[in-house]
Amino acid sequence: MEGWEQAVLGMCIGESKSFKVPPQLAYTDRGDDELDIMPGGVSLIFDVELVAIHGSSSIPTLYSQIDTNSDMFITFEEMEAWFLKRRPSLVDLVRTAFNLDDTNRV
Ligand SMILES: [Ca+2]
Repeated sequence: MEGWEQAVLGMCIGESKSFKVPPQLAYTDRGDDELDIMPGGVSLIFDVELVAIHGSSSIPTLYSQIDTNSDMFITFEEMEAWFLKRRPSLVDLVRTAFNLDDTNRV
């Protein structure tokens, strides 16, 4: 479900979040075709706590794509390399953001 994927993307282990998924990002106006348990046109409300992440997916997450050495930290160099490859027009924005982060750090 697109709305679920958008909402949980970027959550950290231990984080709790409540969100509402509108019909257009859930089961649209058709409802759930496979199980026929969800009517169409409904918004779904979730209260989610991410307690763990298990296994690995054959579909790489955005985080794992950027964290090329898999140490669970994204460095400026990893972020810059990802943007150079995927979104070169935004590299200067990334550089500026990282520089501002360093100057604002206490
Ligand atoms: Ca890394």
